[in-house]
Amino acid sequence: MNNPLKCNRWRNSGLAAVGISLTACHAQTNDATSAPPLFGGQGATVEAVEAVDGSSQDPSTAIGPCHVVRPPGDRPLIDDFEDGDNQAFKVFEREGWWWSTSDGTEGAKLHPPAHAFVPETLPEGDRQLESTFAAHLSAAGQENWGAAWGTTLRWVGDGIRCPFNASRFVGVRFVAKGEGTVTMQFPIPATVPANEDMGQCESKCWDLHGKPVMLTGEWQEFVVPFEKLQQGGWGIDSRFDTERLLGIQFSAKTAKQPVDFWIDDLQFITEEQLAQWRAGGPLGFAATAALAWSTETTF
Ligand SMILES: [Ca+2]
Repeated sequence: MNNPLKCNRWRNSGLAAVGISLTACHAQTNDATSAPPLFGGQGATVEAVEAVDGSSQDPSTAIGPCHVVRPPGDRPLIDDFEDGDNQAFKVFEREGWWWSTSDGTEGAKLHPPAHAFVPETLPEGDRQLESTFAAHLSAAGQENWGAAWGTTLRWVGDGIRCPFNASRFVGVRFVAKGEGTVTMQFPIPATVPANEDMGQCESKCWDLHGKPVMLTGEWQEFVVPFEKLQQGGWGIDSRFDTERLLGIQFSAKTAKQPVDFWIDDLQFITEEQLAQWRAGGPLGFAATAALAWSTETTF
């Protein structure tokens, strides 16, 4: 179901100093059978801002004022986990909260536990000058649909929350290492049930747009272009809408467990960065514009 990744391997001086090599990989195919029902709001802390989900309204107007596309976000960093909390990197008019969830199989393992998402200190050999924390995610033993971890993404302003407009970007990149295969998924209102926050789907929901990510025991840089996202094909057929993202998540369905992996430096990428990637050049940590990486770690 998954072809091998096309990988570009390199080593930079800063990473070599701590014995880390990175492999840049393009996921080549989509995992067409990944179809866990997922729940994008777990772990979210709701503040005193009105959530515009319109759940009691007619579906045609269910998103209320959010039918107006909100201004696009322009800050690439989604999270580097260095603040050690369960909130995505804080930027103006954008909000996100990390969560974990699973199908609740008795005796199964989920880390971090549901409603208790927290970044973890990297193993000593994996730490770098500007990176001490990452997300450490693992699951084993779920017997229904599996487990998932992710962050919500919302535009926040004018006293309301709406789906996040990521249309200035063409994909995401992150670094990861671990064991197993997970599917990176991007919920949008069209695929999220109407009874969930900001969802509009009425039937055959949760067939999210996604792409499989095959992990290895080495840190790798992964780039996932939005144009390569695919649905599983079993649910509602929906065009991916970069103007209405509800979040980003990684899922591990039952057949793929156990999984145990780390992710870090998750960020949106521009068209220019994607072109750079496709030309064979790693984006590297230097592409994380919101981070003050020293020149020693610039690729
Ligand atoms: Ca980090």
